[in-house]
Amino acid sequence: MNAQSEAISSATQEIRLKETARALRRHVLEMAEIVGQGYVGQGLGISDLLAVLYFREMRYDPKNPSWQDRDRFILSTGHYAIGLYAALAEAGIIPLHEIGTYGTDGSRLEMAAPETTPGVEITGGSLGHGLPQSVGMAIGLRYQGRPSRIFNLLSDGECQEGATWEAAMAGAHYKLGNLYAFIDCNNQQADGPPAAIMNIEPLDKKWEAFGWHTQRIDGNDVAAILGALAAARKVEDRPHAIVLDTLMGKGVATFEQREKNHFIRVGAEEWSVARQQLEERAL
Ligand SMILES: Cc1ncc(C[n+]2csc(CCOP(=O)(O)OP(=O)(O)O)c2C)c(N)n1
Repeated sequence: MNAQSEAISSATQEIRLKETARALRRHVLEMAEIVGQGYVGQGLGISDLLAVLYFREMRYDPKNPSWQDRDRFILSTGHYAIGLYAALAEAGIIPLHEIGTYGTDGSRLEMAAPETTPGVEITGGSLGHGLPQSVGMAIGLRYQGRPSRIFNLLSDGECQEGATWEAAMAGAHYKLGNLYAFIDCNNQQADGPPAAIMNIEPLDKKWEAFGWHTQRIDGNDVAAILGALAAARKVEDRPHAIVLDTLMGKGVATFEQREKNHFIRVGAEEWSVARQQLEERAL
């Protein structure tokens, strides 16, 4: 492939991934409307990362979610489940029609993701446990000689928890090049911005100081996510921290503009506006 056709194919890939991210956001809105409330802002905010991971980066078999050599996506923040379900449904790991059961009695798609749901690796929800579990899995997979990588999504709020930093220390000590931590810096936690609750910045310098190969990017920019992953793949002797600055509610103007987005209640009349705003947003 010459330089020109390579540039065209990477531009095409980016557009496809942006379209996929929009499809994930559509699923998020569909699920959220069923219950009328929830962690909608997080699902929308993280759709770009999930599109890149599930439709470009990760190795998995939708027909065999337990395939031993799969890459594993570990959701520390169990309450972001709505975003993960959107990706699992679009990827064919759970049936697309199942998202219509979200949050209802008996559904496998609970508001916080349980490990009994196909494609969900751990029961998240008790914050601060995802990175320690990811470190253990990364060590175990390496011992087994598997090519699998661990992609852990954690939140800015989880960077206030001691267990996260113990795991960060262990990840560097064991030189876990097969471990990736994405830190979703949406600048909100339940009671306000982290800077007002307990400051976590400068986050990239902290991960770097803990011995991780660290990058900080716009987490809603598909090209930046692809670039960060390409750079990370070249470093094999250190775990990778990719700090993502994201916008809660990304893609839906009225949600983006809400001052508090951690858990939102949405009036019945607002959903059609939200859907329209999502479709109108330029890729
Ligand atoms: C150990 C633990 N403490 C408290 C909670 C309750 N809780 C659920 S979501 C949340 C907000 C955390 O903020 P962050 O993790 O940054 O998530 P975001 O605001 O992006 O949703 C809290 C405190 C929890 N789930 N686990």
